[in-house]
Amino acid sequence: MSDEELIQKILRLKAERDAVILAHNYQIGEVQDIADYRGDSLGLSIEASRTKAKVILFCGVKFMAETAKIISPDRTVLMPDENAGCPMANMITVRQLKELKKKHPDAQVVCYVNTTAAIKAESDICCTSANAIKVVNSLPKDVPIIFIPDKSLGEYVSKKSGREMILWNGYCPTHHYILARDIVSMKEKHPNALVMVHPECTSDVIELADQVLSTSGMCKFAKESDAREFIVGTEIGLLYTLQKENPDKKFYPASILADCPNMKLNTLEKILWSLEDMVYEITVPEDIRVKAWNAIKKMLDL
Ligand code: CIZ
Ligand code: SF4
Repeated sequence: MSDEELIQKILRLKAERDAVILAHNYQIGEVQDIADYRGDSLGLSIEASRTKAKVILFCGVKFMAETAKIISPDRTVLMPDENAGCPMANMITVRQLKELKKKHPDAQVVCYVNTTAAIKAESDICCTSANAIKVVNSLPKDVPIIFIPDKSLGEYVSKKSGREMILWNGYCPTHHYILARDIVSMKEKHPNALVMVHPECTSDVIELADQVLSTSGMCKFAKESDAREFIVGTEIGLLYTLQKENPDKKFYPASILADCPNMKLNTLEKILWSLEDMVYEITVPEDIRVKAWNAIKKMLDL
């Protein structure tokens, strides 16, 4: 079947099922193009909460679909490929978090959105890469903070907020493929380009950046900046959107190795099969959902 035929079938079935398609900024181009909304995990979950559609087809990784389900429990949330997980989210277990909390009984737990629903349920407040500094700054000065699971984001936020935090040794393998020497050599090749990097990158990469931004922050910055060229230190899926939204500007990946295999599992074929068979449904047990929602709501209320 040609892409055009696939797209027509998806659009027809999407209407029949009363579904909305959400795609994360790191999805492949065809998937971003067929989506009703494209964005970061939080932006998409908020979009999910506003939609009147009965079915949310979430093209991203599992923690994102779970977040949509936590925010919109009365909708059917589907993922085209149930194996699309996030290795960073799987780097901390509930048992490990409980042990950490026992060691620091007075601490408040800030969890990055890249966590499972069960981890969010054991946390006080959630954050994204776009609002992590604001979230940490909102906590009382005299309480210790446990920040999970991303050590790189945690170090960056700690530096920016001036708050020491208890960090966990999680990381994004994809963003850690970007090395400081990649930034140095890209800057030599493109001396007029501005360097934007994601805070999931290592601290030596962050030190070489002109801007440290979430994916939504990068999209906004690229649009508003007078610069014509950008070196982009994040998952390479974002380059597609940046180039599409700014056809007269140039975007160079800091490293082509920053290609998340989980994000790339979703394809047009799988989207079609997902709508045909109404798979794979994401559910969150109600007791966990309610507690996880508290951590997310606290962040949204800021
Ligand atoms: O929150 C997201 O969507 C992620 C994982 C990255 C970002 O910075 O947007
Ligand atoms: Fe997880 Fe990194 Fe892939 Fe995002 S890019 S889903 S943080 S492994």
